[in-house]
Formats: sequence, C-alpha cells, structure tokens
Amino acid sequence: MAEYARLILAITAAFLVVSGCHYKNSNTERKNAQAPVLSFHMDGSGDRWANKTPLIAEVGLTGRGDFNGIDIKRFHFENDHHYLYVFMECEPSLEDAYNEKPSSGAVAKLLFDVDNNPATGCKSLLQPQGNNEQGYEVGVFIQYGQIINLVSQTVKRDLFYNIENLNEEGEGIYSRDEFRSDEWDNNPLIVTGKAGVEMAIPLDRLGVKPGQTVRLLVFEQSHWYDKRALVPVMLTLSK
Ligand SMILES: [Ca+2]
Repeated sequence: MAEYARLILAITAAFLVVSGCHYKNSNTERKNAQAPVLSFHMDGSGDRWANKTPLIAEVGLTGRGDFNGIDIKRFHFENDHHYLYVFMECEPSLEDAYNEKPSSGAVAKLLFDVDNNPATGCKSLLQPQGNNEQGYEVGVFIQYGQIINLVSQTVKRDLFYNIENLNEEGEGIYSRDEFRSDEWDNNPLIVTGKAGVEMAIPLDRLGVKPGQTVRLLVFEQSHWYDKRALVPVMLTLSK
C-alpha cells in the first residue's frame, strides 16, 4: 500500500477513537526525511534523564484518572541548535497501557508562547473549558494511535506528534506538520520505551532559537481533562 495512503489510514483510525480532539486537517506529508542528525539516541528508557532535574516534577494530577489512563510524571527539556528534546515520563508506559487495553488517544499537548508575550497569539483556550490562558502561538500535539493495514487486516500501534500554528481559541489551524515513529522511518523524532516518550522537535518549525526564553503550557490529556491538567512554566533554551 502506498505510504501516503497508510498515513491517512493511521490518522483516520486515531480520529475514530480519540474523543475530545479537534483535528481539522490531514496534511501528513513527512517533513523529517532530510532532518538534521539527533545529538543522542532516543530510546524512551529514561536512563539519560535519570540524574537530571526535570523542568516539571509532576504534570497535572497524580494517578490514572477516571478512565484508567496514563499518568504523566516528569517532563525534561534540553536543546541543541536544531531540536528541542523532550522526555515525558509515563506510568504505565504507552506499551503497557496498550497491552492492558488497546486504544488510541491524545497523550499530551505543549503550547508555546514563542515570543514570550501574552498579548500576541491565542486569546483563550477552548479546552478545557473556562481557562483564560492566552498568548500561545504554536502547539505540539502528542498522539498515540493505530495503523490499520487493510491488505493484511492487521492493526499496529502508532506514535506521532504534530505541530500546528494556533488560532485565537488555541486550536490547531491548517498548517500541520507531522512526525511519527514507524517502521519506515530510520530517524524517528518520537519514540516510546519502558519509562516514557522521548521526542525531538525542530526549533525552526517551533519558531524559537537557542538562548531564547518562552512561556510553555503543558497539558496532561491522557487521563484528566480539566484545568488541573494544565501546567504553565517558563522554558529557557540553552545557547
Ligand atoms: Ca505570544
């Protein structure tokens, strides 16, 4: 099956089972084929981050929520001149949660105020309701989905994130770039392992530079869906 068609199927599958999401577009052209080399090997084991201080020690609330989701714990950030590296500790891991109950869904969302100015960017966030956060321009949406292969009649797990510019309500608009972890990509920008999810986000797509300080809003979507899941922080990228 053509790669493009398979991607569309993956997105469609994810759409069917993710509740509360707001995708409007499926421009799934791969942008990372010629991407710069990562400065370390990402494996999701958590080993690299074990002795480092996280920017966020506990994202949102503890526990797995009302529907037995994934509790996101520590959030680490680092950068080189090309990427913002993110490690997101998950309990249980995405694999274990999937093996427990195969499903797809939104895991987390990162909203960036790339000019560090609340007066520019989104005016409010539609989700969760009642939130007055504003000023974010770019969103990174982390999704765990499924690929359905109609030829072999098999379903595979699929992990991806997409980067979207935000509208006034803080939702993604029609400017989607997608990065995924799959069998045909030898340089994935997102991986999952026993300790959590590791990802590399291109700085030029985010619109930030080394040395810059940005406001960041981390949204734990994997089991909570209210204001308590939002964690605002300041992130300073190293030079
Ligand atoms: Ca702004």
